[in-house]
Amino acid sequence: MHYQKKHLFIISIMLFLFSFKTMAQKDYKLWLQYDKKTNAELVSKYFKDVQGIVSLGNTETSKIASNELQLGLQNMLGKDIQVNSKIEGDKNIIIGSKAFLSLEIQKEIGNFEVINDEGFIIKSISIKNKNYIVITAKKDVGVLYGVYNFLRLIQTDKSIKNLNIADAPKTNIRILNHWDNLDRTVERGYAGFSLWNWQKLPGFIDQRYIDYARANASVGINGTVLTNVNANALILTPQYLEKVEALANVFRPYGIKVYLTARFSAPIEIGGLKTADPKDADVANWWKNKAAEIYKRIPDFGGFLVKANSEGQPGPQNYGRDHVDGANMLADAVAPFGGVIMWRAFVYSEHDANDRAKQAYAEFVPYDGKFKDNVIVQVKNGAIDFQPREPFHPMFGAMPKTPLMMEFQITQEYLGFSTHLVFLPKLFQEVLASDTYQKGKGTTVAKVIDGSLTKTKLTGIAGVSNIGNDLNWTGHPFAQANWYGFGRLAWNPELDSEVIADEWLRCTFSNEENFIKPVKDMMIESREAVVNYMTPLGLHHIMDTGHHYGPGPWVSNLSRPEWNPTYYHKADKNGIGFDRSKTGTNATSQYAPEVEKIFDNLETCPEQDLLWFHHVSWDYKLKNGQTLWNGLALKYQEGVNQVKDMQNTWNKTEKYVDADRFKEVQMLLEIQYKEAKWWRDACLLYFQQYSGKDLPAGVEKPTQSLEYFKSLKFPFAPGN
Ligand code: BDP
Repeated sequence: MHYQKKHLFIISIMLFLFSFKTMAQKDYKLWLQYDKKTNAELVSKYFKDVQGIVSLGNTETSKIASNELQLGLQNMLGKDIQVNSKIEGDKNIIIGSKAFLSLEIQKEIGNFEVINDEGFIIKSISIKNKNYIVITAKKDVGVLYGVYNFLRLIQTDKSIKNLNIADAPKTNIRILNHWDNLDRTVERGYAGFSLWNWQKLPGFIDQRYIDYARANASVGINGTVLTNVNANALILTPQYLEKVEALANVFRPYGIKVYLTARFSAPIEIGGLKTADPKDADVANWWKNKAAEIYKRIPDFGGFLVKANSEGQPGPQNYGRDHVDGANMLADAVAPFGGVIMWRAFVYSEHDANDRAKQAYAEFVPYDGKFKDNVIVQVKNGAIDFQPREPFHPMFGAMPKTPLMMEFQITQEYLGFSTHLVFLPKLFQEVLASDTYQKGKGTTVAKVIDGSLTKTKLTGIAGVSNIGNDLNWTGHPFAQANWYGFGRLAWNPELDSEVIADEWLRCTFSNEENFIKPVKDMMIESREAVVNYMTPLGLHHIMDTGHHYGPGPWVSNLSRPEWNPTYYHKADKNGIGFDRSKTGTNATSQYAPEVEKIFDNLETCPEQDLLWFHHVSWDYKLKNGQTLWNGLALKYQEGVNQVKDMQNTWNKTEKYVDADRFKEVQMLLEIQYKEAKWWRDACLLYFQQYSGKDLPAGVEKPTQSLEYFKSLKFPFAPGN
């Protein structure tokens, strides 16, 4: 008996460990699940069309490509797939860059000039009555991208008959910005600690580094800034550069370049100089030597990302110089090696409290055309700071002679951390599709940043990473979709977010239509839900202080006026909202006249941006006939209802999803629902003090007092 019990105990422990392992694997595998196909009809089709792989390259990258193709096909089709180096037999998939293809095959492929250096071509061809699918490119990394694209066709149940695909990225720098500190904390990180284990590097190469590179490559991300924009100069010392080099070696075959943040005062802090003045010859030399030292270790080092004279970071202004002086000095240091400087435009002055939204434009637009060729100015999507909704940043329509790159935030600093399900590609797409009217109708933000408008060669999109060392990488299983979607949009800024959601769901969970349809709708709606329960009708930056967790519209005691939520909503007895129109700060004048007119006029200003641009009375009539107060309250309620709907949708998916991820998302949605109600109640109680009006019918009564909400404190909220 005793023996049996012990036995049972051991078995149950083993089962537990096993289930733990499968859970970890499911979550960990992201959108590269390569689940075995269950649709018999499809399987037999794929089965017939895929006999083996012919891999023609011989680099590390081409090995990665053929291994990936083999792994994906074997798993999804459930059969052995051989990799050969010679073209024999029928129905093989040939992979290799142009240089490795016979002239006969090259002729079948046609014009390689339809793609750029990172693009790929996938084509079904037949030679001497034999059928092949060729995945080719100008370079090996293009072949790798082609392989992921081909696998995605099968992952998403698409046909692989008569393929003729040519695709290439529209931007050159598709990059993650890690706000990771050397002590492994992550600024605004909600998925654990930093992936980079500096202590064990360079000797210990964590499998995660390889899997990270693979995941990025699978969506076309080709760069990573390893360190926080609030930079530490130590990363530029030999002790750390050796570790950076080790990571660069891991990432290289996946087509990923490493970049670092440069602390402007590094020449003083680690160089022993007395100044960091960009016009000082010793300083310029110090950076030149530093660049040479880095490139000696990492010949394909990408360059530097710089946050200067922003939120207390050092910069050229400390020496009476300007952003152009600083950026161009660094640009000269990396130029001989082909490096770039990504200079951030996220600045707002502590001496001008008039309107923070105007400051980056005011400071940077006069510099248009003055930066060196290898400088790209990195601009956040909106003029304040990664809010649930912001109108597009006016700088995108105002610097035609300067390469501008987009900075999105994938980590959800202002959108519920990694607890709330919010599908960000919907937000990204809204910004990218906004019309700047820079050169007439149709000059969208996407066209500005992909260079098609200005013909600039240097183009890019950055995303502040949401990745940490959590088992599932991003904290929330659905936050993986934001990493995925960021990559897809960086590749093609005109991609539709619904297509992205569809792809991601199929690759990550299931191809069942009964699952896809409702869950895709839920994802698409999730962005509007968070806007509704946090900051409807153009409200912004009313999160609690410092950590930005939860509502804090009452906060008014911070040292800088523009750090206070009260500065942004300006609620008083007369109404609410920030008047940025002609009668106010005139921030609207920073847009092209066509856009300015729309935003400036109360009648034409989209209601979603109303309180961003206008201060309106509580009785102001909205388009649906409601007063502003009632409309605002109803929006908060709508946000809560939307989360309830998300819960209902998810609860019906149990049979399509593995138990662990199902449960995880279920628990997270429950927290999101509670927090949505918290947002609604706290904000409405606070604003009600000014409106003096009752809640309209249909809005649930708060169960706690305003004092209670104000008393909540979160000294250990993550990411701060
Ligand atoms: C703000 C964050 C802060 C960042 C800053 C930045 O709160 O942690 O350092 O942006 O982008 O959103 O530099």
